Amino acid sequence: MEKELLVYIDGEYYPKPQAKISVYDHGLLYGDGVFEGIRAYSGVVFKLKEHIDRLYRSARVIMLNIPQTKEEMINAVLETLRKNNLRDAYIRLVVTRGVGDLGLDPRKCPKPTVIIITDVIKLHSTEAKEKGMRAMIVWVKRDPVDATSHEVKSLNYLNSILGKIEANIAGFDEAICLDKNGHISEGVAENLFIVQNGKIITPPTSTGALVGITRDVVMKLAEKLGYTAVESTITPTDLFTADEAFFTGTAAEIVPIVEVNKRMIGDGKPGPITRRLMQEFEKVVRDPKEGIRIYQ
Ligand code: PXG
Repeated sequence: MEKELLVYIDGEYYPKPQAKISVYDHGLLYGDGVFEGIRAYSGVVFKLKEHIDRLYRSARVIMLNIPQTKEEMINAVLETLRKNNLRDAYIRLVVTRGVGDLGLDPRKCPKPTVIIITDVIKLHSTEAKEKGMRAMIVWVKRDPVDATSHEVKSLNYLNSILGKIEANIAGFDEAICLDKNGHISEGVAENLFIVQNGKIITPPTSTGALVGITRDVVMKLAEKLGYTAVESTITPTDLFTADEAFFTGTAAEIVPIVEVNKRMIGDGKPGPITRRLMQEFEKVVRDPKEGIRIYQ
């Protein structure tokens, strides 16, 4: 039998079937917590420091004091990967408010729960990458920045899940969310970009979109390749009439969007700039300088 994967919970390692937390944990009862989804490629955790920085930044907004230092957290992630002998992996880091009572008051939770799950990576379908995705703008609006917006990577993902359900039942590959002004915000677990006259554009995070780490990598990469990459408002019309469009995210990497609400984007095939970025991105994620090595 294969060895069970070990899961880190509050400094201890548990085989996957025994990796459990209390039903009184406010992460479960109220979605009160923050998380990160991270990837390792060939023994290097891609942008680990940036993910840890974002985790602590999210925690700061919800006034959750993570007991570990950032350095201790990085080491705990690396150690969990080593215990599981992983080189290519998906890492889910979750910090909840911890165990409390049945009231929502966070003062009842003396100690945050820290969970590190490392698992083999489930690859996005190569078909989506090659042929592109058919996406749908959904009815549910991205939570605004003066509410539980995705600027904070919290355990409240119903906003995204509602979008995903809508796209699923309508038979589309992915959902696109608008902000409450009707501007394009992002996908449900991906940032969104368009290409317009050779210029690469992504919506500002004031639309309630996450400050995606892949988004940042892609913008820098685009500039390095000589393209102009900017943050700017995108309307549904801008998207429908874009030359190219694509999603970015830790799990998705870069995925072309070839159709939105049944309107073909460009010529309905992944565009040349998107394909160029996908090719170059493959090199970036495998560059050991872009992450932290698991094994010395
Ligand atoms: N927007 C939202 C709302 C996200 O949740 C992104 C954009 C892309 O951000 P990054 O930093 O990954 O480029 C995300 C990322 C999962 C999972 O298992 C979700 C994400 C990332 C990895 C795994 O649901 N969300």
